[in-house]
Amino acid sequence: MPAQKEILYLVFLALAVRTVRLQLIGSEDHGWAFIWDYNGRAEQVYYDSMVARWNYNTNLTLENSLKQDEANFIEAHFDKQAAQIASNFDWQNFNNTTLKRLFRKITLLGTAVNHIDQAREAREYNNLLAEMRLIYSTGKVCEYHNPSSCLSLNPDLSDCLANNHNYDRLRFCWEGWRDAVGRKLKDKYPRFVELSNQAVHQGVPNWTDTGAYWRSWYETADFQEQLENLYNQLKPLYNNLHAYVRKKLREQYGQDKISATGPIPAHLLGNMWSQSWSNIYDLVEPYPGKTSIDVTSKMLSDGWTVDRMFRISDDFFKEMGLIEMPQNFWDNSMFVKPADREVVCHASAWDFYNAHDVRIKMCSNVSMQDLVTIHHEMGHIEYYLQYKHQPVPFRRGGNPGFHEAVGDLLALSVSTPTHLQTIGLLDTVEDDNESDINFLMSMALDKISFLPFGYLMDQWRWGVFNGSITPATYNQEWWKLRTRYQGIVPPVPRNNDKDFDPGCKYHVPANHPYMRYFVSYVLQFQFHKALCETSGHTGPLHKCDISAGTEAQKAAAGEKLARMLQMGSSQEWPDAMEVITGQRDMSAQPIVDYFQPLIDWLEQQNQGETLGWDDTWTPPYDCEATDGFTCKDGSRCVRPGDRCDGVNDCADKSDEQNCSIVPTGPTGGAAVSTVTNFASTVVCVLVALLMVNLVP
Ligand code: KAW
Ligand code: ZN
Repeated sequence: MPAQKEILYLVFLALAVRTVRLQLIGSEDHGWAFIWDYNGRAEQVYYDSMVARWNYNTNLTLENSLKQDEANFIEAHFDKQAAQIASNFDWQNFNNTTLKRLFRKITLLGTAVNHIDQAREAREYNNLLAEMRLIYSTGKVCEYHNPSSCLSLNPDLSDCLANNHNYDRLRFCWEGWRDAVGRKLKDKYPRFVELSNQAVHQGVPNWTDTGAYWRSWYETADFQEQLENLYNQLKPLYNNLHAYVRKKLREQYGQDKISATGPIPAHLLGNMWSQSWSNIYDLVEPYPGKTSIDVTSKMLSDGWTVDRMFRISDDFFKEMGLIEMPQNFWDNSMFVKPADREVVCHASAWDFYNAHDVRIKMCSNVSMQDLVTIHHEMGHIEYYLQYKHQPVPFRRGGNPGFHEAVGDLLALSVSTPTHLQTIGLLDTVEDDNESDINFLMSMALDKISFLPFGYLMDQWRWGVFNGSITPATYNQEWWKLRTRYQGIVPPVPRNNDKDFDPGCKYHVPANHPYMRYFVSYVLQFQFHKALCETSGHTGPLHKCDISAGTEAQKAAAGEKLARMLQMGSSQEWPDAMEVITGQRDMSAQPIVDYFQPLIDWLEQQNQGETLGWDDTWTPPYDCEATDGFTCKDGSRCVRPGDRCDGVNDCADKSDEQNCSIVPTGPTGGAAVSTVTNFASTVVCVLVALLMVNLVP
């Protein structure tokens, strides 16, 4: 296998360097020679590893999982060896800043790599991660009264949350997903956190935990302080949107279910995690009868296909003078969920490190939301294509938020009513204040609603990694943050000993950092504003379509963006930001500017409403009507699945008494059972393999 030869070569090189030179190598020429040699080898090793990962992610079989493990190991060994050789150079004293930066990146190793000398921990870490991802990707919720009818997250449960306004049905889907996935992950996560911290700390003692390691990618000393300032600037926008939406939900679901001054029950916002509210546009539309921006129904009635959505997105990149998707992309990508096998449905964009093999994996459906997500993923691919000439360690975004911002930035133009009209998704565009407010509301339901969620996800994880949030309080601390920042509450009581709700969001079991999305939401409006100016736009920011100017203006905007993308991470991010915006700091002002007309409108609508929420309020929960069991001492409502399961939920233990007379399942309404047969089988085999591997 070629990759094994690479490692042997590197081992040889490392030994040679060690024995021949007892001093550090100071020559920068030798440094460059090492970099270019490393680069060619890295491209080959990373290509092999990406192929193995792709094969597993698009076909979740045990065989593919084992092949992926092997490739990961080879990659980790390669990285470790490369870091060891690089550390024999006196790179800290190099004069050339680019060379120094390359060496720094090669010598700073990540989590998986740092375990490499401890095979047992490395294997345990990888296996835990694989098990958690598999549980998430194959989780299903079955209808209680029809156990053979089971719902997957995509499309069934997502559609359930998005498309109906039945309080109890929504609760079934919301709760079912958490029972099916969160509870299975709960015991795995604490050990994963421990192993992750161990690896990070071994790698660089300065990184006290995994959160510190993740934050180091931003190269910003006061990063957390900057984020908090940005968040505080944006909070009034969110609180105004929240108060208005709560008022509308009260009209829909009744005063008993929605308090005028409390948080909103989390299952009513059109999304499994309450992170994007655009699916409840119909409930909150400011001016019914005026231009409505939800074009999904138009896409469906006009017979749009997923392929057409990808082509439209590619056309926009081309129109801006950016690089079009290569033939490989169209041949190798996975655009829709296959019917015959389990896959990881969460969208992702893949770079195979050979300049032309790039792919998207996505279970797309025909909808406006997925059209935006397609632009988002294509933004990642465009970055890959623009920085492909850079050495491997620089093939990254200016910072992680930059990578997430590119496609969204372009989608801000594509989503304008005038642009939607040019691609046939709106018949008429009314140019008046009421239509403007409708449009801004639809954008706010995506962008403003996301901000607290984007901010809190890693507040929670950073707390977990640094030990201030312990396994005993994982779930309750999660809900403290959800209520504090998002102003939402769970619709059913949570059980801190059994539930693990953070695990029900993909990025937690998959261990992908999340603060990048919050950063991206700030950056994309900064970039949008700057490119709008370059493309000759005048007037309100929300009306800007950067492709609407003259050919020369469009080209100027496209070139600016391309220049920034081509830099990759070769310089610190303020340098990259300066190329587009002319300034070096993150700023929330462009989002505020974009939404200003809506903010003014919301402030008027919210007269008499309470901004913010009383975080002690919880929604009514009729224990008996939902087949629950009230503890004899009346202290708690125990859900059907928790009764007689061998765990005391009631302080007086009454839920575990008289179990012989308990019916085998709930008597009425929808109830939950779960199947993860496939996942359980694979997990069992993985665990068995792990145990075999652990026996000395
Ligand atoms: C969002 C983003 C854009 C538009 C609408 C949105 N709504 C919500 C979000 C945030 C977030 C979410 O769904 O909660 N979005 C995503 O997770 C999109 C997926 C991704 O493109 O960010 C993907 C996540 C991922 C990372 C690593 C492995 C597998 C999946 N990221 C990438 O594919 C990626 C590509 C290049 C560099 C870095 C990340
Ligand atoms: Zn992304």
